[in-house]
Amino acid sequence: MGAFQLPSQITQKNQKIIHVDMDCFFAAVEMLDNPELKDKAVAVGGSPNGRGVLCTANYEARKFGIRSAMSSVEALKKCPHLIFIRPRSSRYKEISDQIKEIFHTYTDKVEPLSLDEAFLDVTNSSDCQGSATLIAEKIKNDIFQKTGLTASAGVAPNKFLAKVASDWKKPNGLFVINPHETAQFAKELPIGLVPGIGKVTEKKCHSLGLRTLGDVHHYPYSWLESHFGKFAGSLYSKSFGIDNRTVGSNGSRKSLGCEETYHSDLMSYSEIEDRLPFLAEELSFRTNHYFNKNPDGPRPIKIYVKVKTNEFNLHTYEKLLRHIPLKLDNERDLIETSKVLLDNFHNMFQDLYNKIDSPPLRLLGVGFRIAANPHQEIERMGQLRLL
Ligand code: TTP
Ligand code: MG
Repeated sequence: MGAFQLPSQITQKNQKIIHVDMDCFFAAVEMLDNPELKDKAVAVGGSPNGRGVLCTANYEARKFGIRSAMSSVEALKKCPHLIFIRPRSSRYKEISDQIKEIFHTYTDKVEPLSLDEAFLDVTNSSDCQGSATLIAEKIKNDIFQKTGLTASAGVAPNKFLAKVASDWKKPNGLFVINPHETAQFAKELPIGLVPGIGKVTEKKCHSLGLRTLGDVHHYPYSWLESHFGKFAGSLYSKSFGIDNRTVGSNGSRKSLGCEETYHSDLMSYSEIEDRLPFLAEELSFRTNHYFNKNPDGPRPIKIYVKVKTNEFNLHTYEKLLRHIPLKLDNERDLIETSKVLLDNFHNMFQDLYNKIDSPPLRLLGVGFRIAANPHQEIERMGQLRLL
C-alpha cells in the first residue's frame, strides 16, 4: 500500500488562533468561593448517595483517578475522602461572562465552545505587536486578575492545533505550536488526543494500527474513508497539521446540540434524570450564543433527544418546536430557557427510554434541528408523524 501525499491544493490558511480553557472550571470556582477546599480533593456533581455523575474534579482529586462523567459512587471508591459539591450553574455563568468580556478586549472573533473555553482569532490584532503568544499570556493574566482563576492557553496556526495545545501544559499552562512545527507535531500526536476522537474511536484506531495521527499516512485515502466515513476528510487534513475552519464559523449547520458520553453506563431513568439539568443549561447557553452570533441565520424547528445504548445503537426522539413555549430568537433569560428545556427533556427521555426497553446507556444528547426557512421545512415534513 502506498503512503499518500498531501495534495498541493490543501494548504494552511494563515491564521493566529488562541484556544483558552479554564482549569477544572466548576471545581476551581468552588475553591475560589470556599478557600477551605483549596488543598482538598473536590468534585462537583451528583452526590454518591444518589446515582449521580461528576461534572468535574479538582487536580488534587485527579491524582486519585477522578474524572468528569465518572459516577459519584465509583469516585468515592477511588477516593474515600473526596468532597462532593452540588453544581451552582448561575455562578459559573457569571464567571464565564467575565472571561468572555476579557476575550473581547483583544478581538471580536471569539467563538465560545462552552462556559469555560473559547477560540480567539488574533490574526489581525495589533496588541503585543501582533504576537499571539504574548496576547495569550496577557489573557491568562487578565483572567487571573479579574477572577482569581487560572486558565490554560494554546497558540497555533489553526483551531485543531490550538485546542490540542491548550491541553498540553494544563493546569495554568501555555503551549505554542509555531507554523513550521505543525506538520511534525500532528504526525506524532497520539490519535486519542485528536479532538473528536473519544475513548471508543481511539480503541477502534488502535485496533486498525493507528496509534499516532501520522499513521494514517500508511494507508490510502479510500481505506480511511471506508473506516471513518465523513470524518476521513478532516482526519486526513489534520494528519498534516492542517485545519482551515475559521473562528466563529459553523459551516452549514443542521443542528445545534450537546452530548455526554459516560465512563460507566447509566442504568436507570433516575440516573438519566440527574444529567438533564446540565444538558439543559449547556444547550440553552450554546443556543443563546449561537443566535446572538447569527441573528439572521437558520432557525430551530425541532427539539431532539438522543441516546446511545451500551451496544452502540443510537435512538433519537424529536418534537416540533412550535408546540413548545420557547422564545429563542431574543431570549435573554438563560435560566428560563433551560427550565423549559428541562421539562421537555424529562418527558422526551422518559418516553424514549421506555420505548427502547430501558437498556444501559453510554451517551445522552440533546439539541435543536435548525433550518434556513422553518415554514418551508415544516411543510415538507407535513406528512411525517411528529409528536
Ligand atoms: P472541561 O474544560 O472539559 O473540564 P475542566 O475545566 O473541569 O478541567 P480541565 O482543567 O481539564 O479543562 O469542562 C469544563 C466544565 O464543564 C467542567 O468544569 C464541568 C463541566 N462538565 C460537565 O459538567 N460534564 C462533563 O462531562 C464535562 C467534560 C464537563
Ligand atoms: Mg476546562
